[in-house]
Amino acid sequence: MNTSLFEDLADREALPQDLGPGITVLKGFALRDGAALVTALFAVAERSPFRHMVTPGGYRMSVAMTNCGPFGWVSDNKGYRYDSFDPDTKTRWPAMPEVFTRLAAEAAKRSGFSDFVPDACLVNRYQAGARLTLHQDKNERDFTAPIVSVSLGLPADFQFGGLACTDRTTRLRVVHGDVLVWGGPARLRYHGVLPLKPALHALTGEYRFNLTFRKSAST
Ligand code: MD6
Ligand code: FE
Repeated sequence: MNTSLFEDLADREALPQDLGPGITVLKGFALRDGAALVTALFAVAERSPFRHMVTPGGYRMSVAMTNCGPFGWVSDNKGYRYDSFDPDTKTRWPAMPEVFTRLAAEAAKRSGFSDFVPDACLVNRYQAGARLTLHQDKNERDFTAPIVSVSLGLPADFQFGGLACTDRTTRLRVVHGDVLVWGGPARLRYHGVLPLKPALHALTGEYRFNLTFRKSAST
C-alpha cells in the first residue's frame, strides 16, 4: 500500500470548483503514474539541469525550469521564445518521456481535446517561497491546442484571472497528481502560482514540480 497516496487524498478539497469554460480540473488523474512521472523528470533534469532563467526585464525567476521534447520554453534578456536547443548545454532538449506524452494525451482527450500531441514540455521546480506572477501563455503559435498541466509533489495555490490582467482572481489548490487542462475560451486567461509553503513530500522532498505540455509550433 502506498501511504503517500492517502496523504494526497486527505489533502484534497471535497468539491471541485467551476473555473469557467475551457478549464477542466482532473483531480488525481496523474496519481497512478506519479512515481513514474517523478522518476522520468529527474532523468530529464540529469541531461538538461534546472536553472533560474532571467526575464527580459532582467529579473531572476524564483521558479527553476528545464524542458523536454522537440521545443523548450526559454527566457533571457532577448525575450521569451521556444528553442529546440538548451542554451545551457548547447544540445537539443531531452526527448519527452513516453509516460509524459501518454498522460498528456489522455488528459486532453478526457477534457474534449482529442489528438493532442505536445511538442514542448516545460518543467517547473518550486521550492519554499518560489512563485509565478500572473501571466498569459502566449508564446505558442497555435491557440487551438490546449495546455495540459500536471502538479507533482508539494501542494500549491494556483491563481486564475480573466483575459485582462486587472480582472479579479480566484484560487485553486493543486496537489500531487492533479491535472488541469486549459484551452478554448480559457486559453489566454491570466494565471499564476502563489509562493510555495515549506513542507516535505514523500516523492519530491522540499519541491513542487509542474509539467506543462504545449503545442508550441503551428504544424
Ligand atoms: C505551474 N503553470 O503550475 C505553472 N500555464 O507551476 C502555468 O503557468 C500554466 O499550469 C498555463 C496552463 C497551465 C499552467
Ligand atoms: Fe502559464
